[in-house]
Amino acid sequence: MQKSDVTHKYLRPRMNFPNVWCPGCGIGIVLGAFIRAVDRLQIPKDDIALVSGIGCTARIPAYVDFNTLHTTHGRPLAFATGVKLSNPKLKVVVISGDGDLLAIGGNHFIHACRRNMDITVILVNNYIYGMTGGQYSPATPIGKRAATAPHLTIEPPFDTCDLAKSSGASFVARSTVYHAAQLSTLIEKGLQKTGMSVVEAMSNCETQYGRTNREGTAVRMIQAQKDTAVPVSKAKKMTPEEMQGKYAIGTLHNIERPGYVEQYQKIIDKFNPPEKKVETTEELSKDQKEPNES
Ligand SMILES: Cc1ncc(C[n+]2csc(CCOP(=O)(O)OP(=O)(O)O)c2C)c(N)n1
Ligand code: SF4
Repeated sequence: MQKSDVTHKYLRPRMNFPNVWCPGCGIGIVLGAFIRAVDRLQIPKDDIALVSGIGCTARIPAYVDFNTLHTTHGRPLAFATGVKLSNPKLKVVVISGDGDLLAIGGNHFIHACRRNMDITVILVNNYIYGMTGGQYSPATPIGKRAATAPHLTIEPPFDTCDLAKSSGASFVARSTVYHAAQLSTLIEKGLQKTGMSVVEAMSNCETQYGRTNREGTAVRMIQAQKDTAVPVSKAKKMTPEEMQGKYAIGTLHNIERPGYVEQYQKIIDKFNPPEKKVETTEELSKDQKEPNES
């Protein structure tokens, strides 16, 4: 990577290489899209808390110089909620895989959306559990081969964006690693939104999904996204039959609605009005200092 590349500013110097990702994996492209969004918004590194669960995607926080939290499988939104409520000034971002956020973490996902928690979620959907050997996830399409589906999957997948929207998220968008510039713009929009924003990043896992399903090389898989992704304006005019096997990309949902953080702050202010705030421990101990102390 060129030193002049903006991403260089955000990588932890001794954690860059080698990284854990397979050659051609889309996760690096999602990381680049996220970093460029942060850079365009000029958000100071210390103002961001990046939280992940477990998985190949969830390794992202290890490489970047923000406040980072690599948590347990499926639990990043629970940790992120705690971080946000304890320090609402932080821009809290969750980045994790489809298995982590929709399977074991599905409960946390729907409830964070329902609360309209002020968190940006970047859900990297590669249709599979990459890290653990290719088990199918709640996002794997029907009729695909996986380590846990040798006779092909028979379960219908979640549509992440429909799930986020119907659960209450106020901003929902989707793009792909092929459309990296658009993906970055949508992450930027998500970061600017107050309330829960969910950006689904359609990615590729050649190692655990592509090979098993004979989808070709990583490059071929990324190129295929050009045909499966349909701009939302065009998708709205297509029939469900025409959209079969495809998905809409762009901003899919964007509304204003009260979020948990601001409602919770109102309760705090009710019992501890800003003009009558009780002194913090720090202020109290300052007042109690001996006069000759500096
Ligand atoms: C409680 C628990 N169950 C299972 C695992 C094993 N595990 C680790 S990562 C993972 C799946 C990750 O898949 P996904 O979130 O889709 O991420 P990807 O690796 O594809 O980026 C599983 C099942 C674990 N670490 N903890
Ligand atoms: S196993 Fe799949 S998701 Fe994990 S790094 Fe390799 S290509 Fe990426």
